Amino acid sequence: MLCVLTRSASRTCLVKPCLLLSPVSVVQIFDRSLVHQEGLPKLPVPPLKQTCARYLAALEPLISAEEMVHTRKLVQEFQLPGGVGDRLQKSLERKARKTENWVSDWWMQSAYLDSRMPVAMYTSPGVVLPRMHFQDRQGQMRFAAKLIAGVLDFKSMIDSKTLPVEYLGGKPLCMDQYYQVLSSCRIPGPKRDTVLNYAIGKTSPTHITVVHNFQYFVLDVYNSDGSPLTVDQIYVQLEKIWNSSLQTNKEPVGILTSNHRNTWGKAYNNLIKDKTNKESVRAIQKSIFMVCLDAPKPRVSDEMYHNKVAAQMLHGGGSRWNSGNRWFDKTLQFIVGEDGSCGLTYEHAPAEGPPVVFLVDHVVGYMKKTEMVRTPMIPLPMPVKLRFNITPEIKKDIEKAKQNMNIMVHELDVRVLNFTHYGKKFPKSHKLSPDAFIQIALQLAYYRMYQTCCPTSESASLRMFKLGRTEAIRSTTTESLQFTQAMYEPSTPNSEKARLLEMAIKVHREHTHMAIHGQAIDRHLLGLKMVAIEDLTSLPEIFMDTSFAVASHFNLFTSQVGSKTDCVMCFGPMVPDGYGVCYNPMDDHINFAVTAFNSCEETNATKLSRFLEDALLEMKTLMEQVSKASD
Ligand code: COA
Ligand code: HC5
Repeated sequence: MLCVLTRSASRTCLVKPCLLLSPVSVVQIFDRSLVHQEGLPKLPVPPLKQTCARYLAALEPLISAEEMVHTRKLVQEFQLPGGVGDRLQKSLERKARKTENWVSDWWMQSAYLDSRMPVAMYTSPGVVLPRMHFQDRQGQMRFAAKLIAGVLDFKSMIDSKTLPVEYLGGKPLCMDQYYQVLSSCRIPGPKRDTVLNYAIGKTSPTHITVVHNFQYFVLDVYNSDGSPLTVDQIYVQLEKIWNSSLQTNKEPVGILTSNHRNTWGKAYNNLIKDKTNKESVRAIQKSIFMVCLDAPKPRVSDEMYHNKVAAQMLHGGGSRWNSGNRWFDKTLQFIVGEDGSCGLTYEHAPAEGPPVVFLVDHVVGYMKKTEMVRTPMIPLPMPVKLRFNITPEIKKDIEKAKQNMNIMVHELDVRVLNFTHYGKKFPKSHKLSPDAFIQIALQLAYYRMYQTCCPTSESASLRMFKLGRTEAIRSTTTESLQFTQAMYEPSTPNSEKARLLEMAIKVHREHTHMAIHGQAIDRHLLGLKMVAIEDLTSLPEIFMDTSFAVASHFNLFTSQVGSKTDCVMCFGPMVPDGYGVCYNPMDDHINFAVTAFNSCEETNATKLSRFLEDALLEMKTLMEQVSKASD
């Protein structure tokens, strides 16, 4: 049984009876999760006037005075009573009344499923776990076995609906995304992709896929009595897999999934014409998750090591290395290298980063307390190797995908910045929000590099609302620009610079508050545009305006994803001349990953990371000097 991931289907998933717990506890837990989920508020549609005013304010630091006059006129016409905006707003409000979340499906389509760019690098993020100390295959497999057991332990909480509800700002969050990350997979389509979720239905999958040397295996991870395999059992199974995949000359069929979606969509239809191939692909798609046992990477200096591992998580290093040792459509792929590198990549359409990272924290905690205990062995069947019949046409598609991936790998510059001078504690000690502090440092770094600011987006969670995904916090504000300009002005006294910094942080906090409460502008503008596409014959002028294109071109795309584990998170830039900046602030240090495209002459990830480090240090000095002076 499978289910195309739609919002109503995901609700069904919450009421799936649990097979692993006694009926009494099932009823109690099931009721609790349902009450929580049903009690979540619906995402509001912000007032039209508010969005129009905030849109103009967001444009202020980004466009010329002349353009501003033009856009202000368009916006004013748009929001006139009885005008186009008014009609679209009413239509949107009607949709909001009729659906559980008026924007989530549109968002999933436009941000992910309609996108024709490869998922690797363009939308799938990477997570790097702290380096492990194994250097051989025994260590690699022991680690992988524990990791698999840890994910199964997490899965048991999902299955039994005992996952603790998360909170943000004291409010409970929508837990739906947790039900989308396991046993799901993206499927390429000629124009638009879909996501299938196999966890919904009577017979949810009991196997994972393991890939080694480009060869895929079905590993059943439950005993016949329904109990999960022990670490020891999994280890023995992984050894069998390893020993049956020693040949290194296999066709990297998985690299097909790294291609442009249209190209992959065509190759996919061709691939699954063959019955054996179709069954193999289906087994991968249905599996609970995937584990990639990676070959060692070329040796690099310690300084470069972090960048290389982040790249390994994002794309696998190219066709000669591990890019073929993946199935990029699979929602969750854990990656364990023979050289101690480990982490994951995930396909973004079904869920956001925080649920995935929460799962990682759980698995890391589980691995710390679990030792390999030798258990009496009942012989388990050999994991089944998935067969692929490679026709000349498929071989050609693989060659094309390899070439494309190798170009992409050369295109992406990934810089990991382990900022060790301070972490969250420092801004907190000055009664400042760490996240806003880091965002303003990013503004300062960009300004220092370019002597101008750019459209910047920070991801904010909308999970306070039923089926909520994300909203954008626009971090470039008139106030952030005033601060960054003042920092360039030697005659401005420190007290004034500090005042401007605090003001910029305050405004960022206000924007964050508005965003997580469903009152920001980007999803509202998307909703109005989508209604216009559905209802009108032509797009309203504000969406055709140059200012709208400028405002939507995020040269800086940033996201904070916090974790208990000392992870580095990363993703690629959103525009050809932009940066992707992901950060994980810990108490006493901050892990950043900055990405840019090598083909763009204007961007340079190493340079921006250096400016970022300087900006963070400068802002610390400023705060300290000013507080010393006022003592
Ligand atoms: N003085 C002292 N401490 C402060 C403070 C102040 N003025 N302002 C905030 N803090 C504290 C907070 O209480 C919090 O404490 P904790 O470490 O004990 O939890 C900590 O500093 C962090 O707060 P802050 O840095 O302000 O950020 P946040 O946790 O509110 O996060 C967002 C801001 C936007 C990142 C968050 O709201 C969000 O939406 N997260 C999800 C983003 C997401 O989904 N990203 C991935 C998309 S795939
Ligand atoms: C493990 C890190 C995950 C971060 C993912 C993230 O921030 O995704 C963004 C989600 C959003 O809607 O803003 C999208 N992005 C990958 C394109 C930044």
